[in-house]
Amino acid sequence: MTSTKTRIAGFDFDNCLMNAAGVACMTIAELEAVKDSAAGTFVTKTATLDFRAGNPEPRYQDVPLGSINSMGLPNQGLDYYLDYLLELQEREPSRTFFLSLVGMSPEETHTILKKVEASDFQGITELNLSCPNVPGKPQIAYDFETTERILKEVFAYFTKPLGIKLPPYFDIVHFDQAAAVFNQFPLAFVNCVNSIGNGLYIEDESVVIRPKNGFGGIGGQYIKPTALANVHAFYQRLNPEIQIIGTGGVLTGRDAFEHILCGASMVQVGTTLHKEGVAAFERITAELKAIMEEKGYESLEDFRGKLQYIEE
Ligand code: RRO
Repeated sequence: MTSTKTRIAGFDFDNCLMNAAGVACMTIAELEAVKDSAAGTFVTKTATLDFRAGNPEPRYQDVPLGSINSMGLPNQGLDYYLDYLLELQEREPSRTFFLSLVGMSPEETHTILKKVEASDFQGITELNLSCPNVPGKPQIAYDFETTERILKEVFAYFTKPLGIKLPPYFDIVHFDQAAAVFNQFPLAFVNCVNSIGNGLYIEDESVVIRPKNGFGGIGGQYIKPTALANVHAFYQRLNPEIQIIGTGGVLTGRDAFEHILCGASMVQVGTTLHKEGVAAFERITAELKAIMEEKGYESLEDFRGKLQYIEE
C-alpha cells in the first residue's frame, strides 16, 4: 500500500500535504474545512498578539502563473487561534495542528511565545520570520544577527516543538550563514519558503494590488525553483534533527514529489489552495501516489532527500 504519511517533531500525520500559512486559515470555518479535507493537518494564519485589520484591499490577486499579495498580517489575534486549538485538541486528541505566530516587535514575539508556553497547547508552533508586507518592517530572517538574538532569547524559555518560516535566500553564502545560525538551536523544523518578497505584477498599465503601490509577495508556479533550492540547501546543511517543510509552487503531485526529493518531510500548498479550494489536497495526493506507485516507492522515506546529481 502506497502511503504519504509523515512525521514532524515526533507527531504522526496521515498525509504530508497541508495548507501554507495565510491561505484558508484566517477563520475557524476555513481551518475546519482544511482539517476535514484530505490534508494531513493545518497551520493557522500567522497570529499577532492583537487583532489586525491588515493592509487596504485589493491586497491579494491570483494571476496565471501564481499570486501576489500584500495582506499586511491581518489576523484575529492570538487568543482566537489558541482558544480554538485548545478546544480542537479535546475534540480530536489523536491529531496535531500548527500555530503560526509573530510579534510586531521582538518583545511582542516573546509575550506571545510565553503565552503559548504557559498554555495547554500540545501542538507545533511555527514562528514566522519572513513576513514581507508590513510597511517599515523588514523580513526578520534577512537579518542574521537579529534572528540569532531572537532565537537565543526564545529558547531560553520555550520548550515546546518550534519551527521557523523562512524567506527565500538567493546566495550560497547566505545559505551557509543562515544554516550556521539555525544549527545552534533545537528547532523542530525550518519551513522553506515564504513568498518571494516585493515583486510587481502589472495588468495593462496598472498594478493589481493597492498596498505599497503594487509591490507584494509572489507565490505559485513562479517560485518553485527557488523553493526547491532552499529546501535542498537547508536539507544539505542542517543538523538531521531539524526537519524541512517544503512550500512554494506546489500545483501538482509532481511538484510535491520534487519537494520531498529535495528533502521535505511535509509539503504546504498556498496559491493552488487559494485558486482551487480544499479539493486540491485530494487531487495532489492522488497524483503524488500515482508517481510513487509508478516508481515502486511505498513511503516518503523511499525517496526523501534522494535528489540525484550529475557526476563531474
Ligand atoms: O500577511 C501577509 O501579508 C503575509 C505574511 Br504575514 C507572510 O508571511 N507572507 C505573505 O506572503 N504575506
